Amino acid sequence: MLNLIIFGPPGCGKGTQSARLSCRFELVHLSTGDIFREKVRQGSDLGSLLSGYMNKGELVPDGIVLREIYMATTTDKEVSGYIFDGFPRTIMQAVALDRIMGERNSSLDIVFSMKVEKDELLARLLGRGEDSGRADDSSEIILKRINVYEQYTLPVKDYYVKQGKLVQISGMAPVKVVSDRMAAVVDFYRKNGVIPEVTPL
Ligand code: B4P
Repeated sequence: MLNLIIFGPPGCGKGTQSARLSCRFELVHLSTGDIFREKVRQGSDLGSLLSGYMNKGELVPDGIVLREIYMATTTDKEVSGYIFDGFPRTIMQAVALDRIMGERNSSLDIVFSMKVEKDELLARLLGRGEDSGRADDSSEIILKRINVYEQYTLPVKDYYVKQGKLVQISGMAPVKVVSDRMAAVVDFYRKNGVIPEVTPL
């Protein structure tokens, strides 16, 4: 199995890159944001609970997130690996993911940490908001999401630095350039069993 995490602030390109890498390496793309938006679209009680958090730019509680991830990773037994997109977002989620992977006799391989300047994040998400109408892509909520990211999610980066799994990638380049750089890291890892020391930024 090959298990990747795409980590970074809102608007850095997590969803965009996860979709491309999942096709390239035939991995299951698990986006907690997409899972939650689908629940909202279905109009269930859980959906209205979730939209309350998401529309305010707040994190969905760990218990709900972990239940969805647990269900998603246990239903499909024959997979060649996962790309986790937008998950984990708290230390508790990161610890739980290690446990879930362990139960599957598997582990995480590479955590791509994407960096994009704040002005660019705002511009991208405001642009997306105009096209998609996503309620959380308004300037006030985007700034809230960035603050929540800095307070609760950024510490997760250190968790993976300590595990020697973190690879920093600039998300400022064009989409294809970013995915080619990530793919080169994955190819090196598959060939050599280690993360390259000098990584493309
Ligand atoms: P997400 O769905 O994860 O939303 P996101 O952080 O905005 O990332 P997304 O993947 O959509 O955007 P991307 O950067 O690819 O989360 C939404 C909400 O769900 C959260 O606020 C939270 O409430 C909740 N949630 C989700 N997971 C959770 C968890 N684990 N725990 C608790 N709560 C959770 O792309 C943004 C834009 O940039 C796009 O328009 C794209 O086209 C553009 N773009 C991408 N790459 C580009 C590039 N290289 N150059 C130019 N533009 C680019």
